[in-house]
Amino acid sequence: MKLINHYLLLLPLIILSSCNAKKETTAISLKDSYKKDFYIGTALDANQIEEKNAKEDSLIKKEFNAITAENIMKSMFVHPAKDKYDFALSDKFVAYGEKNKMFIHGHTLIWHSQLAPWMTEIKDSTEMKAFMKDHITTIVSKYKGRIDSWDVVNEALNEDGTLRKSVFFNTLGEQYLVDAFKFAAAADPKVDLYYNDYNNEEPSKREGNINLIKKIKAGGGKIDGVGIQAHWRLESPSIETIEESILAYSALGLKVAFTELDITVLPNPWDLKGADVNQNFEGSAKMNPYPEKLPDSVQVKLAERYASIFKLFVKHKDKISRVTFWGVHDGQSWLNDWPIRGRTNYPLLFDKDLKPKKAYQSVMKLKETKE
Ligand code: 9MR
Repeated sequence: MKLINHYLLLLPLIILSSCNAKKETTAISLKDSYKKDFYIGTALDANQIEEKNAKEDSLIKKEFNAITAENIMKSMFVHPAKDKYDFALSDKFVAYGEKNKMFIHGHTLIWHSQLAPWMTEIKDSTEMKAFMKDHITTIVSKYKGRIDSWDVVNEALNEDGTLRKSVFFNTLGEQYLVDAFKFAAAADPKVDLYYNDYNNEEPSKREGNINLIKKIKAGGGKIDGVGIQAHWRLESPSIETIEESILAYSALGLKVAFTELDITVLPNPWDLKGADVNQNFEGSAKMNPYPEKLPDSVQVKLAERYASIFKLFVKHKDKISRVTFWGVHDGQSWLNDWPIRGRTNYPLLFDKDLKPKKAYQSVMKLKETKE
């Protein structure tokens, strides 16, 4: 009897200590695990902005503390005609971020792709400069103090580091880069301004990116950060290459953000000599090897790849402002349709049923406290 009484007295203590032990080893979410390091973001599609799927919505709120609009703020949607802006969805996007106390990133102001047709027809430099000024000033001022950072210019570089002959370059020359950053800073002097690109961790494009940043600064533009999109593969880029880039950009006094992270696990048609991406591969089983399920061996490889990438990010957390995934779950990823339409890819941390993958566990595990 005495023994039982003692045990009953101790019971609350036993329960309490087992709960505490659990707390120490089980982190609750990505955003909480990494809250001392950098923001953990996701790109939202229009349905997610409109909170159409309750399960997705609660996952987004639980795991992420930064958001980017995957498409709806691009110029063709937000500025469809010369004298017409459409802010219906971008208003909802910003309200969503505010309601959930998230870091809000604007994507993107000046990009040669997803332009409204009327913009592509501008041939005259005066007209183009007037367009840029109106476009940037209207959008940035509208969300002044509410949007935390902007991709001012997106993808202005070729792979060899030279400037892309975009409609902006062709009408205005390289000065358009400086002007874009000046217009944005004038509209909201406090917002962080980024240049954003893919493959800009690769040495030749990185060199071009460094020159571009120097040009913007020399011309009197304000630039606060560089976005490395991070559309990566299982085998490349190497961790060394990524690290060199973090160091090189941060040595210029810029913040580094990983803005569109995903890792393809599917074969790349460009690796096959003589492959014509547009013709031969749609519907080919060889190019879509996992239509039903990702084999465990690849699941493990993806988890290891994510772990080594995040290990590097944590090592350089003082230089990194934000790490954003390009989508919430595999089912919504653009990589299901690029560079070949209709494949099944597995590039993110949550599967199409919103279940955390091994890759999620491996990223979480890096931050587990084991005291
Ligand atoms: O994920 C976006 C996809 O839904 C669009 O069809 C595509 C159009 O170009 O843009 C995708 O997002 C791109 C981003 O805006 C800029 N960097 C590359 C991204 C993937 O293509």
